[in-house]
Amino acid sequence: MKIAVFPGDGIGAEVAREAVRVLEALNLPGLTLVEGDVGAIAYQRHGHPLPAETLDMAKASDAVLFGAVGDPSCDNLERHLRPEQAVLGLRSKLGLFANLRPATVFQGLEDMSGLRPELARTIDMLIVRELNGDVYFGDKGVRETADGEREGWDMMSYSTSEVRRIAHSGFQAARKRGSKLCSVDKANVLETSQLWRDVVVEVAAEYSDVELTHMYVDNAAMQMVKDPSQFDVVLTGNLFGDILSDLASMCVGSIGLLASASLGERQTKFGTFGLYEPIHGSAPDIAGQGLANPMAAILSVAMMLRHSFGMEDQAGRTEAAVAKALADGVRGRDLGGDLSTAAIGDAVLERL
Ligand code: GGG
Repeated sequence: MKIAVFPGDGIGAEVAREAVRVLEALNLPGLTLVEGDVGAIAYQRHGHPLPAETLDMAKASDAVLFGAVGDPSCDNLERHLRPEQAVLGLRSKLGLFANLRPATVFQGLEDMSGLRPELARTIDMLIVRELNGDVYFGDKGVRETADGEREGWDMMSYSTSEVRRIAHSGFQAARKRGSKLCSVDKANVLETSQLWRDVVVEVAAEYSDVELTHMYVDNAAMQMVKDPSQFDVVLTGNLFGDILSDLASMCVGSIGLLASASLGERQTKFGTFGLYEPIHGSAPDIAGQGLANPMAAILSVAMMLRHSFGMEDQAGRTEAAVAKALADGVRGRDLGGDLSTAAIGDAVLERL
């Protein structure tokens, strides 16, 4: 079992360290960890945010554990050299189109939610975000118009095959959960969204056991805060999924708790190849101070054990250790406490 670890920038490196400690403590037979550079650190060391050797390392592994990328020192670089291109490049070059982002309230955190506790208690959803299309990958640029203004553009596009494959991922996930899927788009305004909706309806015919609803993204943001219990699987595009999952994270208490799995079609001898990362970014404002919550990274390890290695027991054990730590009052600054990143890692390890 070969896992490539790409810690990246800022708190990415700090939370990845704790996730690796958990992986090592599980004593998985035949586990090999290799480490590569991504993001600003990779740009500084190799002149590119996603060096060829890092990409090759990912391809030669059974799964990737990713921290976070982003650094203000790179803000003026050309777009293709920015740290974020590392994660976008890995997702597209490795064909990882399906991003699973579970959002559930842990016991003891109902009061930390941005919502009233009685609403927070009801949150148990899975956001299925498309990862290889949308404005993130469309043609983009800045030009000067005839009247001397600067004009920027990012083309939003989705093909039927791109929507079809993510729709299947969403419906399959819904089948394993509550058999409810809400597809989120902006079909009243965007052509991409109308196509998205048409294809989702077409795919739904193969999943008659799943209840399908549609919602405009603006309404979905409002409904998630008003009554999150109505959502089970939320299927949506790259941009809307990015935004809605950050919103969902504050409904469950902290962005430091949301893990993710990015999956495609590649199978290894152990399971589905995937990239696993906390949904948060590199948070340069708190980097290097031991203030980050590593739980999202640790929960990403649990998702890796489940999807890429079929180790449901070990995945459950890891999730239970995090849940127990939270129930016992283990809190970093994001949850109103004062424990450091390493101390939170210790607390999870003690309960593993
Ligand atoms: N761990 C997530 C991360 O590094 N986020 C920074 C980022 O560039 N995210 C873009 C995205 O998730 O689409």
